[in-house]
Amino acid sequence: MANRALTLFTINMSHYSEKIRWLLDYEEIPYQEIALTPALHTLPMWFKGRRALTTVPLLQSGKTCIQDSPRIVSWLAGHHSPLDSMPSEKQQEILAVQQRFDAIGKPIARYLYLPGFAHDALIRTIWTQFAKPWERRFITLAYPLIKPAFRIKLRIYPRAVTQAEQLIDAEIRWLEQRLQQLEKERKCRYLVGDAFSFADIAAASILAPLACPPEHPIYGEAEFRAKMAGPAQQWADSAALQWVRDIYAEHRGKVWAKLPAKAA
Ligand SMILES: N[C@@H](CCC(=O)N[C@@H](CS)C(=O)NCC(=O)O)C(=O)O
Repeated sequence: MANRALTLFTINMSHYSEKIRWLLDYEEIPYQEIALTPALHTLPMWFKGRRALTTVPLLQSGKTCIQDSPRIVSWLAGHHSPLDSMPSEKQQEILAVQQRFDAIGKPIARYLYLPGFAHDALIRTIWTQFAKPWERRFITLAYPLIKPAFRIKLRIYPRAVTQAEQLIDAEIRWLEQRLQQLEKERKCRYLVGDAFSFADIAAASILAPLACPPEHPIYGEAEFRAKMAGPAQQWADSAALQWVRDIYAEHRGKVWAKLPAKAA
């Protein structure tokens, strides 16, 4: 179906945003990405989304705004069909994989920010990568207030982080078992069917901040790996996170072939 120009609103470090960006890139659906500065993203996302949510990603097509990554995926499947990465006979199975990895998206963010918040300079550098000069000044001044607010919103407390770790660990074990099963059946290392699909994109993108694939311009940076993903070392050599790095190497292509624009 022919479509209007698409705009994808993201935050640079957001793995849910990376899932949609990868899907659009893979399907060669043209879009313009607008990278928002954390904290300053809240009002525009609240107003555009009209769902009492402040989250990215949000996809805009003309006056239509779709917020929440699974809703964006369903919208794309309806308006840009057929999607090569979502064969209709496998759609349910693929979306079930998305659902299980989406469920650990926030726990992963919580898990990374606990060590990350010990490195304010790094966090500020990442947050302001696409900031305009006034946004950068705002973040520098307001950071001492934004940080505790963010800590409360994402529940970055040791106890919640321990629970997050257990949830992440369970999914990593699930993925390892799935890979073992595929190996036993001598099948390709794709999560659904015999070909690369959106199921692989959904799992690999959500786990990417833990796996730190070098192809990703933020998660692949040595400083991110050392300071934020350091505790994820416990899984670094797992078959699951190695699979994420392999999938990125084989199927991701260039992240940000065209750099995102700054917000208007
Ligand atoms: N269920 C949402 C979750 C998205 C989400 O949690 N996004 C984070 C970034 S990874 C975010 O926007 N956080 C800032 C906020 O909640 O205002 C989706 O799948 O899009």
